[in-house]
Parts: sequence; structure tokens; C-alpha cells
Amino acid sequence: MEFQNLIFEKKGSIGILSINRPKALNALNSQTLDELDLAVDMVQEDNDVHVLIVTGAGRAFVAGADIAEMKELNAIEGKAFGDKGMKVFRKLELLEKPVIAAVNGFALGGGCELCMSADIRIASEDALFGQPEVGLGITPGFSGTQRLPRIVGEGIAKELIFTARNIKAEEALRIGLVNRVVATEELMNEAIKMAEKIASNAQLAVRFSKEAINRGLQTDIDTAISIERDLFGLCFATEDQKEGMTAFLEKRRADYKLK
Ligand code: CO8
Repeated sequence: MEFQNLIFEKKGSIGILSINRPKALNALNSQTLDELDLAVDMVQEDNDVHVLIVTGAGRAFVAGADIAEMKELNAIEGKAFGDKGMKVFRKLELLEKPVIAAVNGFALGGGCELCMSADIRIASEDALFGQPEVGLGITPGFSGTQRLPRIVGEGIAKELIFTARNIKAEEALRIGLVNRVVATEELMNEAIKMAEKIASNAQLAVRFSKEAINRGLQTDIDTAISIERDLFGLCFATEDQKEGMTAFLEKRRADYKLK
């Protein structure tokens, strides 16, 4: 599929999706959001892609939603634009494959919200995170008020959103917004290495683990535990469970089949 504002490439079983509007620091306009929506569907359908990496072309991850496009919106249009972004980010979050955000540079506003929709965030040492919206006369609009407190806790999320203060990668690491910080030139290598490690495991088990975590975090502990129990049980219906355990006992590498 041909995209104008995205680049999609495959490296073995790893999909790499780059937001590609470097002149606007990859700001998310409607077209880019529409393309992202199609790209997530495409990755969902592609059995050969086991893990997705999302990154930005050039010196930014994503510097936010497109301010030039938003400036003249009325209330109905503003709501529709927010809805478009929220839906595509939720689709990314629910993708039945792990998503790693490789955050290179600015991850502001919609950019911070995009990386929070990924399962795992790796930042380059020069990455910058923030929710600057209140400085522009709006609230975060692509679910930042909801995902940031879920990731870093209510107090820190409120501080960051109310002050619109940007934070560097080291602080993002300290508050748990990112999993790790790596040298800028090593970012993609590190993301790919992690993706390959994930892809070497039983894919159905990885997918079920993601589902158990995501669904479990949104419900009470007893329901959450029963979600894990059911998915755990289902693993025993797969060849991969037999293969994984047989390989362990035979002291060899497992050869997983399910995609
Ligand atoms: N939207 C549109 N264009 C942008 C954006 C953006 N978010 N960010 C950068 N650009 C453009 C600049 O306008 C500039 O274009 P041009 O060359 O044509 O003048 C080009 O990218 C390069 O940017 P700068 O010259 O500003 O580069 P600097 O290195 O000097 O600064 C910064 C980089 C600090 C990232 C600066 O560009 C900046 O502050 N950008 C805006 C960051 C921001 O406030 N982002 C949040 C936007 S709001 C948002 O994301 C809300 C999400 C939900 C919306 C829901 C709505 C309903």
C-alpha cells in the first residue's frame, strides 16, 4: 500500500512504521491519521508481522496534532478531529501484536499520546515528552488525560498536563513513562533487538498476555484473574504449548508454528 505520510517496511517478522512528515516534525493531520488507521488494519491482517515498531522520520517522533489544521476548527469539527485520533490510537493499543514506540526526538501533545498507545516505549537520549495543550487553549485530545495518569499516576499526570512542562528522556524514565533510554544512534537497533526477542517467543502466548494485561487493567481483580486463567487454559489447546515444553525438556530451541 502506498502512503504519503507514512513509511511501512518489514524486517523479517518486524514491521516498522514511520510517521513521515518531517517538514512539519511529523505533526498529525487528518490525512496522516487516516493513513495510520489503514496501516494498523494492514498490520493486524499480516500474519508475517509479529511485532510493530512505531517511530518518526527525521528529528521528531511526532510534534503533536497539526496546529495549522486545528486552528480554524469549530466545536463540532474539533470533536470530530479528536474522535478520529482517539479511535486510531485505541485501535493501535488493541492491535493483537505488541507495539514498541521508538521515540526519537519530540513526542509532544498527540505525539506523546501516540507513544502512550504503544505497549512499550524506548526513548533516545534526546527525546522530549510533554502535553503542551493547555498552553494552546485546549485539553489533550487524543486520550492523554486518560493514558498519562494510567501510566505515571494521577499526581504526576496532573502536574505535567496543568503546567504543560516538557520533560527530557531521563525524567520520562524516572516517572515510568518510558521503559528505557538509549543512545540516539542506537535507538532503532535497540527497538529491533527487543522486537526480535519478543518475536522469537510463542506468538499466541504473547498475544494472549497482551490481552490479559490490557483487559485485566480495566476491571476488578477477580475478573482480571479469571481473564488470565481462561487465556492460560486456552494455551494448552495449542501445538506451541506442547512444542515449547517439549523443547525445554529436550534441551533444544522451540520451533513455534502459530502466527
Ligand atoms: N503542528 C503543525 N506544525 C508543526 C507542529 C505542529 N504540532 N510542530 C511543528 N510544526 C512545524 C512548524 O510550524 C515548522 O513549520 P515551518 O517550517 O513551515 O515554519 C516546522 O514544523 C519546524 O518546526 P520549528 O521551526 O518550530 O522547529 P523548532 O526546532 O524550532 O521547534 C518544537 C520544535 C519545539 C517541537 C516546536 O515546533 C513546537 O513547539 N511545536 C508544537 C508542539 C506542540 O505544541 N504540540 C502539541 C500540539 S496540540 C496536540 O497535539 C493536541 C492533540 C489532540 C488534538 C485534538 C484536537 C481536537
